[in-house]
Order: sequence, then C-alpha cells, then structure tokens
Amino acid sequence: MKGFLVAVAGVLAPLVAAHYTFPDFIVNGAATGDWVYIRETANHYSNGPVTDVTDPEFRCYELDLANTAGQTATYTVSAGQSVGFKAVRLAFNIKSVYHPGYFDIYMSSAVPYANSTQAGTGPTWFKVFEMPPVMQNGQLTFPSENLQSFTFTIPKSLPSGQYLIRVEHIALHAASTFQGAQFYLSCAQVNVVNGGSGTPGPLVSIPGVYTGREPGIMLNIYTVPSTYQYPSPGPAVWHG
Ligand SMILES: *[C@@H]1O[C@H](CO)[C@@H](O)[C@H](O)[C@H]1NC(C)=O
Ligand SMILES: [Cu+2]
Repeated sequence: MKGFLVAVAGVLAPLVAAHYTFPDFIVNGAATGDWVYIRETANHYSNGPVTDVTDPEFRCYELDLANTAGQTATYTVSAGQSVGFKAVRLAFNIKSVYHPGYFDIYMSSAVPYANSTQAGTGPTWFKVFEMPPVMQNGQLTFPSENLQSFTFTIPKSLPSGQYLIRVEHIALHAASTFQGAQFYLSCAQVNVVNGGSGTPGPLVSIPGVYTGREPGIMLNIYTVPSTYQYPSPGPAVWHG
C-alpha cells in the first residue's frame, strides 16, 4: 500500500504540486471553511491558473459563472478590521503559495449584492494591498512565495456596503512569453459596516485592467539586472 501511494504521488506531483487556490477567508486571524465566503473556483480540484486576462473568468474564476455567486455566503466585517486569504495547494494539502510572483488584493463595490453575478462587472475595482518582488543584494526576491496567509486592513474610510474582495497571485516563473504568467485568484463576498466617507480609486475593470503585456506581467525574472525595480501592474494601492 505504501508503495502504491508513493507511486501515485509521484505521478500526480508534477501536475498539481506547483499550483494552488485561495479557498479560505480570514477574519481577525481566523480562517473560515473552504468556499464558504469565497466563490468556489473552477480550479478547485485542478488548482490550475488563469492565463487569459480578458476572459470573464479572470474576474473571480467561478466554478459556474451564473450560479456560484448566489451559492456563496456573505461575511459582515467592519471597516478597520483585518481580513485576508489563505492559500491551499492541492498536493498534500500544503497551505502556501508556491511560485515566485507578484501578490495583490482588489476590492469592488457590489451592486446590488456581493452574491449577485453582475457585481464587479463595471469599472468598480480598486487595489487595497500589494506584495511586489523586491531586489535584495542584487537578487530579485519574492516575499509572497511560500506564504500561506495574506491579510490587510480594510480602510476605516471605506464606505459601508456590499463588496467583493479579489485575491490575485501572478506567478512569474514562466512569464517571459505572452500568457506565460499564471494568475491564481478568487473572490470573497463581504458586507462592510461601520465605514466612512472615503473615495476609493483609481477604479479599473476586471477583466480590462491588464493586457498581459505589462512589464510586470511579461518578463523574464531570471535575467533582470541587479538595478532592476519591479513595476507593479495595475493601479496604485488605495490606502483610505
Ligand atoms: C444575497 O444577499 C442578500 C443580501 O445579503 C440576501 O438578502 C439574499 O438572501 C442573498 N441571496 C441568496 C441566494 O443567498
Ligand atoms: Cu503551478
């Protein structure tokens, strides 16, 4: 039996070990169950990435574009609270992001509700968090690599209301050609209370925010010069 398990793992590992999903929402440090407040993604089993940034599935990668939103619960959180996402890698259930890449989180107001399929279909998205590659001692390094939990504070000035929170990890290990970057993503559904009167922005559409040819998306991470500064794709972070 042991030999059989090892043999199966050996066959499967090259297919799935390198991929991951973000099925768990984190509130105040505690992770919720898989796909409860996060729309179940089409790659929930394969863990494979999105590579076409113009695909409607680039928004939230739902298992079912028409129905998954309505089947997902909405978590009520306060502005100023710490929330986030936990990564899971299918193989051996190791919880972490595996590839070198760029990590960020977007939010979008959700009309009429976070559980509506039409939520987030306009130019309503703004970036709230990022963890870019950084140059260290002449080496490009990736702070998000091998992390399992990613949290940020919902700005106190964010107006109360229904929102989507979209996590995105852009894996860059094979990004030197067009569509070589791998996008791992999912969307949480939240109802923000105790908010303020801030104006989030800049606002972008998803899909639409990227062409796939940005210097932070299409690049060879192994050949950059020691003076290289990674250019984050997409809008600047809104801090509230
Ligand atoms: C969608 O969210 C709204 C607002 O929270 C809620 O009233 C409604 O019951 C939800 N729909 C489903 C199908 O759960
Ligand atoms: Cu992978």
